[in-house]
Amino acid sequence: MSRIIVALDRFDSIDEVLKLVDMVNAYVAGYKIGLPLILRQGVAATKKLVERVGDKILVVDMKLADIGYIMIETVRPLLETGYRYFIAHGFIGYRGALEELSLFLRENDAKLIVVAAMSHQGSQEIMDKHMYDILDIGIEADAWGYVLPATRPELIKKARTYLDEKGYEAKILSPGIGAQGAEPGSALRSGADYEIIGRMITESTNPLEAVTMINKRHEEVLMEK
Ligand code: BMP
Repeated sequence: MSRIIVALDRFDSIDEVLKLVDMVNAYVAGYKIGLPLILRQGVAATKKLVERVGDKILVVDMKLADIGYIMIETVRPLLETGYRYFIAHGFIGYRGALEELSLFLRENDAKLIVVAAMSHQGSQEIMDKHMYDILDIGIEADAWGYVLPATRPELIKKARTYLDEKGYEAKILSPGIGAQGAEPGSALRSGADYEIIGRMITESTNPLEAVTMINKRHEEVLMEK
């Protein structure tokens, strides 16, 4: 089973996206789409992606950070399009925000992924300092998973230890591999379940080769564990 979630960010058409998906689909765990793709192609066009990927994990990353009502109305059209995994920020808190979103997602057989810390340096200014609080908010909100940065693997380790100690089972998805500097496999080694990888694959002259190389590295790292 692959541990790669491909970030599909910068594409000129949905057909270009589908071309990549057709090439790598058998060798990845899933995909993540976000505002760049949704705003450029429109929600309706992305239905083709839902129809194409089969049972792969398909994550919608709008980094939701609003009152519950607005987050629900934001995810609703994407739920109707067939998406089932949604990323929201954790720093917004539970009451009136993640509480309502979490309930709505559960009622619709969908999953919540909470951003606990980010891969860019500015995350250290505020978010990293509150990582444990955000993890707790995610537990309260019944998060299926967390986003934690491959660029600071010590945070992945700390988060994994903390969640284990609390007996809370959650997936850890880590961006920051490749274009942002972290090595493929480094987040898995620190306790992540998936590595979210964009440009290293999507901007490669040979995406299939890139995926194959990363999967091989992942297998080596998981064998070491
Ligand atoms: P790339 O591998 O091309 O750097 O893309 C990383 C992807 O992960 C982007 O879609 C970005 O939105 C996302 N991401 C990130 O880079 N850092 C975070 O902390 C959280 C993210 O979702």
